[in-house]
Amino acid sequence: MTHVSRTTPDPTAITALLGHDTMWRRVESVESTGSTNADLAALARLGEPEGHVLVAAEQTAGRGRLDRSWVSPKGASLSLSMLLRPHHEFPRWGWLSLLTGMAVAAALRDIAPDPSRVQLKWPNDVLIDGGKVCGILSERIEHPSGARAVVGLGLNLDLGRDDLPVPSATSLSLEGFPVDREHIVAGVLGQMERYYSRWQTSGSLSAEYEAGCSSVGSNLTITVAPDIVVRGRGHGVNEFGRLQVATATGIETFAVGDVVHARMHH
Ligand code: BT5
Repeated sequence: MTHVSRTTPDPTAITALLGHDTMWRRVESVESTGSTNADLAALARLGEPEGHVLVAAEQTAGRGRLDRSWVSPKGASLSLSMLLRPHHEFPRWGWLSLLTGMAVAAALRDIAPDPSRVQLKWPNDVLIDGGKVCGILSERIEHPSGARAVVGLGLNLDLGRDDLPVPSATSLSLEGFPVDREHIVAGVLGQMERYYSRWQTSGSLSAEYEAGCSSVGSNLTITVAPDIVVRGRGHGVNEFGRLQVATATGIETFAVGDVVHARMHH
């Protein structure tokens, strides 16, 4: 048996919190791995069904979008990946990152001292007072029996000010949020099941996403390539989860990009 440290979430406690009536058939927890998304992708390639969850207390090769890296230091972060099998056509899979953000935000609002401090930034960030506390990465894995999605999220739990990988990051403990690992994992998974099943049924969660996303209604820039930066005002998200931006020349729609919100003055 492998040694399980205090900071490794206890899968038995998580399963107990989730109860019997859950889509999460299997919750595994490890102290350390390269990337929980890579691990679940390997299982997805073997045809593993929907509902498998892998949690890690540390990643040594955490991945962001576009070959960027995600810093998941030992004992201070949570890495969680979920294996899904959406029945929507591929263009709608853009929603996976968005609805995962909605689920994380809902779970954080449940434990927040002040729920209004939790916001979404399109497409894949959960913010507390503008600082990035969670990043999400969704990947498609082909299989003859039907493509799978591996959706991973990295949550900064109790990183101190000096541990933050970038100035734009923050952590739950720095923001005064309680850090109970099992409760957080069960809360995220419970909310994820709600949002995912609603999306599987309806195909779009635009109105609710727009209400919780600070990119909508903000002045922003979106970088789509190093030399392509578009300026405008967040207008909404469409049925494919793409961001609509009102620019000087009309509404433009983006499937990918890095958004920076203009500084807000209080
Ligand atoms: C993301 O990419 O935000 C997606 C992160 C997904 C991580 C999860 S953890 C479980 C699963 N397994 C994996 O291997 N990955 C997923 P992106 O939007 O490209 O943001 C990456 C950028 O965020 C980096 O280039 C840094 O600037 C910054 N960053 C890195 N680590 C961070 C952290 N811990 N907190 C905040 N920002 C971070």
